[in-house]
Amino acid sequence: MKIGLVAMSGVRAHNPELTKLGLTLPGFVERNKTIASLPSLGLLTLAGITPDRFDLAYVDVPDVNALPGLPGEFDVVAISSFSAQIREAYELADRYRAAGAKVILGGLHVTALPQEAKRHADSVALGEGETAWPRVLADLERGKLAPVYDARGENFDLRNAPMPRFELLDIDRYNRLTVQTQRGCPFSCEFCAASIRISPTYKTKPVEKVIAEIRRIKEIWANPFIEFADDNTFVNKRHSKALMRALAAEDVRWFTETDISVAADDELLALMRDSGCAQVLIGLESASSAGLDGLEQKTNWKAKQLNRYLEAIQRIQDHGITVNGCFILGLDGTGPDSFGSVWDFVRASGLYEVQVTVQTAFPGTPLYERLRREGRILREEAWELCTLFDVNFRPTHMSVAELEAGLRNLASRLYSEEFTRERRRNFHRRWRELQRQQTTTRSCVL
Ligand code: B12
Repeated sequence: MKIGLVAMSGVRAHNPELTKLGLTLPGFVERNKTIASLPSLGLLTLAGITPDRFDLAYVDVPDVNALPGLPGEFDVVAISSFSAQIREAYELADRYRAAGAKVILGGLHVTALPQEAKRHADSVALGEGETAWPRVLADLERGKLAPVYDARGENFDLRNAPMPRFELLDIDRYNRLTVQTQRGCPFSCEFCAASIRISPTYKTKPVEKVIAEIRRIKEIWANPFIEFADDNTFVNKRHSKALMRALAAEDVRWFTETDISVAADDELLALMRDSGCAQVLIGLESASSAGLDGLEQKTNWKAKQLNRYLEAIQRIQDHGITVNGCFILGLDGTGPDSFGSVWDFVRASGLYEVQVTVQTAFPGTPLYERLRREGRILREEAWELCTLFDVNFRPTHMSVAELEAGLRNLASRLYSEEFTRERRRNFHRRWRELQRQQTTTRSCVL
């Protein structure tokens, strides 16, 4: 049986004006060039639990409308889903079904909206794929697919995590690959649409499994750049330190997303630097307490961190690790003055890199439910606007037009060549200065 694993890939904004400005996720033009080609780790993971008797192929589809025909002939097609390109995923699914293939849809968007997805698939798989996919395969072999494979609420144990089949990739197409070291997050941010929505608890992958994945990647790519596909790496400091110690021997450069609490642990920061950490992306979210209040729903954790931001960024960067600070524009309680606050904060902080996005109500999130209740969603089911750059809700303290213009203006200032160069120069100047001081201190001690 020939199975096609099809990933919708690439990054984009729906509004052509934004696309022209180079606004794509995360971090705009430069980072866009780097990440736009990332493959689907979800599908490579499914491949890892697919027995050899199935014939597997992995296909990236950056733009359905640019396809000359179907990207490969398959008996079965498994498509992974995020919201922004879900219409394209559905179109591809419809085309494959019309050609006689069985189509299984899974992933974050499908898990949030199974009824919608079912209209375009023979089966939908909900929740973690490691639990649902073996059942799909067994039923395919019996010739009897069920309409729904529901693994929500079943908590897959990452100690049993399969080895993703990186070797299915045409490796020359990629300039970094993803590895997941943990799933879920102990915090509960209202807007979050990442793996917290499919993983009932926060859980870590055993260090030896992570290292084995990195070694497998090194077999096909000698000096890889790794992006950890985690919601929030370093939540569990014991796991993190063990991982950093093991990573140090692997000689790889890596990037990840985390929260500001890493700054409080000098030992961890030193281990991160020594194990090849190039940059951490941190959701600072807002430069004002109005924007942060109520965002994290368990203990209002994010709002309590604001007064530590400046010191924390400096501490991390003083370990030679650059910080990509992320801000969400249009958060409830923030008005037109918030664009200036972000600009001032970035200047004062010495942040090496910045990412600004707009508040986005992804389906399946508490934010989406609240905005819908409040009648603030502009267009129902406009999933193509879930790009983090297009606006699809009415902000509380400014108009939609003000938010759109604010994003454009702020992005043009933050991403100007001049300011980008200035941020980088400042980081490198301080880093060199710190190195010089350390050398002087060391020679005084000797
Ligand atoms: C790497 C990454 C990318 C890569 C790779 C994307 C890809 N094709 O996988 C690139 C750079 C291309 C990318 C692009 C975009 N991304 Co992105 N990305 C991520 C990131 C950092 C990690 C995702 C990941 O690898 N997770 C690990 C894997 C193992 O999990 P998974 O994919 O969910 O798969 C599991 C299950 O869902 C399930 N499963 C998945 N598919 C299927 C299919 C079947 C058949 C079955 C049975 C099961 C199954 O099994 C897997 C194992 O359990 C996350 C943020 C994060 N920290 O998680 C954002 C994230 C997924 N991205 C996001 C967004 C918004 C985008 C863009 C819209 C950005 C833009 N402006 O263009 C585009 C959309 C692309 C698209 N296809 O629609 C959002 C998506 C939210 C949503 N619900 O839609 C996230 C959560 C970030 C955020 N800020 O909220 N992204």
